[in-house]
Amino acid sequence: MTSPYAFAHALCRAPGRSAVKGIRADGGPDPDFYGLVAEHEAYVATLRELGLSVEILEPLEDFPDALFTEDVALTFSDGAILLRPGAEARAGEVEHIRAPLAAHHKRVLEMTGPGFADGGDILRLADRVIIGLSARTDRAGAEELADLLADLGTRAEIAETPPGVLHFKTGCGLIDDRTILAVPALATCPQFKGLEVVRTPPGEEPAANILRVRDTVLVGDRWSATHAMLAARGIEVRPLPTDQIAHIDAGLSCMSLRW
Ligand code: CIR
Repeated sequence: MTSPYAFAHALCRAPGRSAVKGIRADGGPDPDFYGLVAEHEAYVATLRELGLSVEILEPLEDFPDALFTEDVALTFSDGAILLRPGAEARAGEVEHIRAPLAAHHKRVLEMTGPGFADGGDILRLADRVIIGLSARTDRAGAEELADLLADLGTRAEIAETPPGVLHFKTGCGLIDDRTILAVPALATCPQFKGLEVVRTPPGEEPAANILRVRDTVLVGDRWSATHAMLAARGIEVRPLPTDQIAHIDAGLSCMSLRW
């Protein structure tokens, strides 16, 4: 398997007006639409600056969460898999990503069910992927996905996501191909054995959803202790605003599919 972050392409979707009604677990206030757009634009600009070619799909007003393209598919340089998102309101997003993915990938595999899997639950490592079971990804979905990944030549392991954490990657992300940033509740995840696990600084658990892109790690701009910790490890850190997307339970990995 190739590097888990040597990306050349990304597929994003612009937020529609309806994005302010995106799903959130705690019933909190809507994000500000213009703030959300600005966060999305800053993210896309950063991916381009880091050398990726980024395609931006049209907004989908019928699907408030459709800007989170990560959840509906899984992409590699030599193939893609259409997933079955675990939130009913998001199931219809998959049809809208089919053609754009087929335009870029010769092989597009597809989950058929009955299980579910969200891309936010899939952590890609250098030698395998970890699929986290969560409220969105069930065992049947994880097992079907593991079979499809085997077809693409990729090994999968199934892990648990701590209760109350939306997605596996809400609680962890790659610093490099041997090092994971994780919230304390995920730090002892058995599937991380053999890797170095760095815990999020106290009070900065939401910083865990970092996104490594080539030589740079994107981090929410509010998490200064996390920036300092990564910088001290010699990592190139790029702080990005995430306050508005955080209102709808999202972070940095969610806003793109990458390969
Ligand atoms: C949802 O609940 O599906 C969206 N409001 C947030 C999706 C976040 N996606 C991710 O963590 N990969």
